[in-house]
Amino acid sequence: MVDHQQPRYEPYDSPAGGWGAAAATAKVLMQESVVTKGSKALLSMNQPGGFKCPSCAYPDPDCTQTLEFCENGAKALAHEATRFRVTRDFFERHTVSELAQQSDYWLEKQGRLTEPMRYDTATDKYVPITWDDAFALIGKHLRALESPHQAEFYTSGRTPNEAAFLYSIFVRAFGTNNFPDCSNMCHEPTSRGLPASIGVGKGTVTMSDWAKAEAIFVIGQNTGTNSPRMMTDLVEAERRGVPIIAINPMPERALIRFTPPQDVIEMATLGYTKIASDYLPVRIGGDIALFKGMMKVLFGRDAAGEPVIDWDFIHTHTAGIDAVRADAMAQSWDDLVRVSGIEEAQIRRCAEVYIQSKATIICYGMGLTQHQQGSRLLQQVCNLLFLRGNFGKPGAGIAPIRGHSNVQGDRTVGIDEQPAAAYLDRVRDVFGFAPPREHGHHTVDAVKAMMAGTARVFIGMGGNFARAVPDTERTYEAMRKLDLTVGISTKLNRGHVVHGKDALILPVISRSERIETEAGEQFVTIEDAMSKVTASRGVLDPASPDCLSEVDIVCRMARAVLPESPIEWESYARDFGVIRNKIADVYPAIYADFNARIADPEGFYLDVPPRRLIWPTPNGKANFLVFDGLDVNEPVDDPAMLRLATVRSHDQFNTTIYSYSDRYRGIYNDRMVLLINAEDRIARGLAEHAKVKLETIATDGIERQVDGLTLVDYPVPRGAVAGYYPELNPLLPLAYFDEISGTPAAKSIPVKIRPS
Ligand SMILES: Nc1nc2c(c(=O)[nH]1)N[C@H]1C(S)=C(S)[C@@H](COP(=O)(O)OP(=O)(O)OC[C@H]3O[C@@H](n4cnc5c(=O)[nH]c(N)nc54)[C@H](O)[C@@H]3O)O[C@H]1N2
Ligand SMILES: Nc1nc2c(c(=O)[nH]1)N[C@H]1C(S)=C(S)[C@@H](COP(=O)(O)OP(=O)(O)OC[C@H]3O[C@@H](n4cnc5c(=O)[nH]c(N)nc54)[C@H](O)[C@@H]3O)O[C@H]1N2
Ligand SMILES: [Mo]
Repeated sequence: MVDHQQPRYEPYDSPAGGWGAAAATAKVLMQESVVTKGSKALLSMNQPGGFKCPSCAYPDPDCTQTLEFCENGAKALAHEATRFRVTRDFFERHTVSELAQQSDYWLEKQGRLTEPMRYDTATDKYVPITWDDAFALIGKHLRALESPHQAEFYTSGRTPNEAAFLYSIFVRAFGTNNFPDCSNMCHEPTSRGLPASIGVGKGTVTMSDWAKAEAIFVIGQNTGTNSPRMMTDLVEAERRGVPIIAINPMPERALIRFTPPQDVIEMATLGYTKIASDYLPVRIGGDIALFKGMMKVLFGRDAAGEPVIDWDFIHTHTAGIDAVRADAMAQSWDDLVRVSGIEEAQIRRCAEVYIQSKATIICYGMGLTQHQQGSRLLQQVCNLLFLRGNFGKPGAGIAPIRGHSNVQGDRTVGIDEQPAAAYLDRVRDVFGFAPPREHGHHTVDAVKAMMAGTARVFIGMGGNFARAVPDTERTYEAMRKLDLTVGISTKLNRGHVVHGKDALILPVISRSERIETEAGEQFVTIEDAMSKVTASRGVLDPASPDCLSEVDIVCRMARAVLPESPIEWESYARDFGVIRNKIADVYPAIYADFNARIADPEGFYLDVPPRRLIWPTPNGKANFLVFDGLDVNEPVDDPAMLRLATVRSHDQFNTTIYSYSDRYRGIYNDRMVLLINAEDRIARGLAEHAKVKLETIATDGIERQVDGLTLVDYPVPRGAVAGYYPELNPLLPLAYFDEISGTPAAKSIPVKIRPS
């Protein structure tokens, strides 16, 4: 099935944003046939009293602008508010085997799911089922298990706090901590790596810091595509003369030149703002050498008597600087330059910018987290920040730019496969049952359990697990062996057509839609990447009268699975304020008076102690930690090896493909591409646009290949190649992940090119 036009590859010379973004916004509203409805909804997005953008986790500004959305937020909304519907007639017309042949793009395009469906083996079709029967079926399967640990309860980060909290209580009451989460593939190195350094697994920056920073580092993050609202802060910083250093193997367009679509003058004059003052085309996995190089410069100049290190901060707040200094000073410039791919002069220039700034923000994305030593790499970012006391003061700090709009919130309210004992005690005291103490499965463990046949049931609270995880083919095979798969979803996706022996599709009310209960209209809350909690109220009618809210689904599932449960599920489903009261009871330190505080339309910040220079680490200090050596990934001894980063295009949201084009990278109508340095291509005797096969270099004897990729010359460093997630996930071995966090190393897969 061909669902797109002729491929085209041509460099994009215009600034990012601007009229291109305005045109793309209009186009997607038209394609989803929601111009009036979509435009009306856009006016409520991110406004007090309205709903939170379902796209990324970047916060809204503290003071509200009139139009606070971006091109990609508009796409997310248009796809949610689409006029198209997947009905029982649709399922009647297509067998699941037929649907499985369709592309992700096609499945998504069919529109919103409208009623609960159950897989019927006899006809190989999904057929309607009542909600009551669907929950009874889940109850039957879960109660039939020999152990609650045979079930996996996945969460994706669009689920709001209220639903995620109840889901975590339900699953623990059922008896397991198996909480694979999208965060396990994303910012888990932040959640697990930062606590050793600063005592919390969250960022410390708030929105007001962006306006006070004197230098901003944007590392491994494609801002213009994946958190476009942050471009507003970068543009403002640049206009104040703040240096912005971009560190990225790919010259991401928006970090070079950007026109804010809301800027009337720049739009009218076709002007733009130059964003990055310096661009460091680091090699994949080379950031560690860059950080150590910068530290070497600082330590060297300190030794020469220059006041470049904040010794007051270090003596008062930190421990362990000596070992880090010895390690940095022991590195040779030859090695640092070779591994980072950045010349010594440029590293020194970068260090100079850092030294000149009295308040620095370092923000980062998947380019730092998705490596085999992702967690420990982030600890080096903390080291660097400690050296100049960049915590606990305005304009400074660490800023993980989270992915899904509520991925951070879900983890705060209990979606955690390794829960702390103190938290479990609170759950016991508040809900009156004994939650399981043994740690459960993260995403990689969950897939392993499916492969081993020990997992029998998979429940997906949102997301598209099958498509997002590594080792696609082996995962599909494992998921097909499950007794039951449940997709609690807005849209049709791969996980519904790669299913267990029994399978359910349960349609939900989306973020932009109204939730009404007997107690009246309800709202939900989400926590953004800067730990700010705000209310979200949908304004549109639900896609179908048969959709339920995620909260309702959790409560009814809990009642069906645990008929004896003394927990008052009905009262939660009626009134979400009651859920917030329970959240406050379980987390008094951060969520006390939740309902009163959320009444403020601006929302409120959760306490992050390092902002106050309090370090909840075992020694009560901020800890300098040594990273041994310069390899964030296991070295591979093969001269033909290339490191593959799997990245997002400008026209997708994770596994949801909006179109086959990637405007800012100049790629049109094709996602099966491999971006490569022309010299690497020529060295392999390959023609431009040649078709190739990519093969993973792995030691487990399993062959992993993706065929039919077109080579496109691209200014990436030698030895680096890039292509699209999720098409290239078959190349990512399940065992190739960060031990500390369990996060698959999706940015540094060792591969080889073979002729097609
Ligand atoms: N429109 C849109 N918005 C989104 C998403 C989406 O798919 N679409 N996804 C959401 C989610 S869940 C997430 S987690 C975020 C993801 O947002 P990002 O973190 O921006 O995601 P990626 O596109 O995966 O890639 C990040 C960048 O890492 C760079 N990179 C690769 N390897 C390295 C390296 O070794 N070092 C450095 N320094 N850089 C490297 C790549 O060139 C790329 O620019 O966005 C969220 N927002
Ligand atoms: N190779 C490679 N793999 C990766 C990555 C990578 O960079 N490279 N990135 C990883 C990252 S950072 C992440 S976060 C994961 C993403 O993994 P997931 O979060 O599992 O995937 P999504 O594509 O975001 O999920 C999309 C589906 O969510 C459902 N959905 C949308 N909105 C809602 C809602 O409001 N409620 C409910 N219940 N369902 C909804 C729709 O049915 C839609 O089809 O993928 C990871 N996988
Ligand atoms: Mo993510």
